[in-house]
Parts: sequence; structure tokens; C-alpha cells
Amino acid sequence: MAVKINPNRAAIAVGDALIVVDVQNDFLPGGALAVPAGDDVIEPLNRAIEAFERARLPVYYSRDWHPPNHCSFKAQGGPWPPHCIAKSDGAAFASKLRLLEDAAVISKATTAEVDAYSAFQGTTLAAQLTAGRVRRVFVGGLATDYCVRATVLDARKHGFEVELLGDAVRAVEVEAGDGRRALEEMLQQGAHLIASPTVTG
Ligand code: VGL
Ligand code: ZN
Repeated sequence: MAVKINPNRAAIAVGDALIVVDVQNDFLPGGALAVPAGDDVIEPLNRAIEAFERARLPVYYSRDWHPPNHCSFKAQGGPWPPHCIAKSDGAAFASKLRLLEDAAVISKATTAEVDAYSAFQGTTLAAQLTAGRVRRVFVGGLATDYCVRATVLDARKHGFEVELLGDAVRAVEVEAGDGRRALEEMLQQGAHLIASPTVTG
């Protein structure tokens, strides 16, 4: 894969926002739906969060926030073990993740009938970004091949520029290569990569 990294794009300014995707206990090692090395995203994300904090630019934290009978769970015929049940410890943000007090939290897939990988799906994220005159989003978190992928592709569909924090994403890899394929798809759709990607499969 020919990957172009342009570190100059990492300079942040008014019009930029950071989206931290699903850095929740259930997606970390030991969690109900653990992403391999999922906790590796925390350090680079904390650095990005601090940079946005210093620049007084907005940070959005998305979270998977399912009811106990969610359609994506195996008992309901879905592909996943129960995970990120609203208000459970597993759904809480990782304790080491830097949480800004005035940051917006975007809960998704909150009803039993609908799953949503994208932080834009069924939420007010696009409206909030537009209201804040955001034109470009920086994205990192979990998992590369599911919620990061869907969020980045939706951000592009909504017309936002996207900078993917390549060192701050990790993949589930249900099939080996899923992370790499997701990365290629995001770049194909116009996302830029501003740090070396970590792909496992
Ligand atoms: C996710 C699988 C199921 C994710 C959420 O956050 O990437 N993956 N639910
Ligand atoms: Zn989920």
C-alpha cells in the first residue's frame, strides 16, 4: 500500500475538531470485545487531546452505548458478544484517557433495534460540527475496521476534511487484513494520514 504521510497537516487551527472514537473499557484488553493492543491508542490520543485543549479547539468523544438486548449481540442473532451496555463499567471511557470537562460525548447505537458503527449515525454530531464551523476532523480510537472506518467515511460524506491519526487506531481483525483494508478504504475516500499507521493483519 502506498501510504503518504504529510506531517504538515498536523498543525491545528480554528475550524478543526478532534473525534475520539469509542475508547471504552470493553474494547481494551480484558474487555468484553477486546481490540488487540487497543490500549496503545490512549497515549497518542492523550497527546492529541492536550494539543486541542491548549488550542481551545473542540474535542468529541464517541461511545458505543447499547441496551442489554441490543441487536448486535449474539443472543439477538448479531455478530458480537454483549459489550458497552449503557452505564456499565465496560461502557465507561478508559480510565487513562484524558477527558476534558466541557467536551461533547456522542452516544450511539442506543436503541435495541439499530446498530451504528459511525459516530454520525443517529446522532447530532454533524449538526454540532457544522454549528461550530468545523471543517476538518482529526480521528483516532477503536476500532480501525469498524467504528473508526464508519466514522471517517461518514465524515467524508458530510464534506469534512479528515486527518486520520494512524498511530492512534487499532483493528479488531475478525479476518486478518481487515485493518489494512479499512485504512486503504479511508484513504481512497480522501482521508489523510498524519502519523505512521499501525496495521496488524
Ligand atoms: C465497535 C464492534 C461492535 C467499534 C462497536 O467501536 O468499533 N465494534 N461495536
Ligand atoms: Zn457495539
